[in-house]
Amino acid sequence: MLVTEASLHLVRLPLVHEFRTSSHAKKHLEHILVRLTDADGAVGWGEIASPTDPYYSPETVDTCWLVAERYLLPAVVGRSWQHPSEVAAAWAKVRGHRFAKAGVDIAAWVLWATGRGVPLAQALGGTRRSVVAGVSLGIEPTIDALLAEVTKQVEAGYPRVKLKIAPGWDVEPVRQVRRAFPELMLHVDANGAYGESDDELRALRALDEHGLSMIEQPFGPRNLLAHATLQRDIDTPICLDESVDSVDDLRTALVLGALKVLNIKVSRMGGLGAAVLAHDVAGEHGIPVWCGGMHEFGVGRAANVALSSLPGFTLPSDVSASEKYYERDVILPPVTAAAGVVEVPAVPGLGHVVDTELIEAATLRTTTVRAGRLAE
Ligand code: OSB
Ligand code: MG
Repeated sequence: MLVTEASLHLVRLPLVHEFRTSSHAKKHLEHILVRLTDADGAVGWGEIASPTDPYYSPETVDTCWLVAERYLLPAVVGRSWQHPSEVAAAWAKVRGHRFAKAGVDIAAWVLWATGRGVPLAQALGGTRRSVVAGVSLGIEPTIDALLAEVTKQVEAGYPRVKLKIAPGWDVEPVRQVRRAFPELMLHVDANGAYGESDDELRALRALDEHGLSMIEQPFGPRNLLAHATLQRDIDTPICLDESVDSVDDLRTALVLGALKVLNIKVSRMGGLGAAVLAHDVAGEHGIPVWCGGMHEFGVGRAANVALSSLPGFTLPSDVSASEKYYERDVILPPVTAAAGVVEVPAVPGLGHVVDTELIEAATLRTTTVRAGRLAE
């Protein structure tokens, strides 16, 4: 495979419903779509799903643009390769910048799967024909508004709901949602918002009595010790998200006893190859995994569905339908869920047509690299 041209497209889509986490609120999202074209004219699309601001990870849309344009695309264009892992190896000396890498890596996998005539899921080693989706609900202005959102998603058939929490918005909303939905598979995600003060630890421990399937990332990304200490005190499994950027982090966290569940995000791990490896290592240690999301547009969402078809993804993944987030998505058909189940496409490549017309209309900025140099 020889990539002769690569381009970046900064695309802005409005969100159907404002999303608020412990750190920020969003009404629209801007992601960078990546297009790789090979010598035969075949095209693979990927998505850099970095948030605009550095509140989830140190990366931003601007850092992703810079690193992709200056380092990643020039490492790919003009290089021939047999397998997508060679593409990732081509930029191995670039430290960090995993969201940027993931977007280019996805495009390489899609191009490769397309060329071999196999669905992306199969190229990754996926075995499921459908995957179970959960939804992630942001922090709402009131508990009543949260209950209304949970009701809407449960009625839509989603079997698992995750609630964003933060100090001051934790025990009471969880108690009320649990009271209204005693059987629902429910979990919470703090995005690292908790410190180790007595009050904050008390709130986290108080969540233990509500039958949550997990507490995701209560403490900061580097604070593995606090996660390990809390896990020894509570029965609810702790799930790590931001703490695990690599398989090395995962191995350390396992030795410390800092997790019982792993959220695997393609973006956070730096691509599909790294995500598959994390799945394999977690499996060797008996750790169930699920695929987390970054509110991906359709390209990244389809990659998440493909990854979620691997056998170790035994918990519902954040691969809810496009319509939960976007009125019109960048792929046709969009990702759809019926009673919380998403079918894994059985057609070669991404499994969806990329809506280039919409992409063009919604593009704020674009750049193209040809033959290893910046082109116009
Ligand atoms: O921690 O899972 C997270 C979105 C932005 C930043 C962090 C997170 C999220 C989500 C997205 O929860 C869920 C989804 O894409 O469905
Ligand atoms: Mg999370």
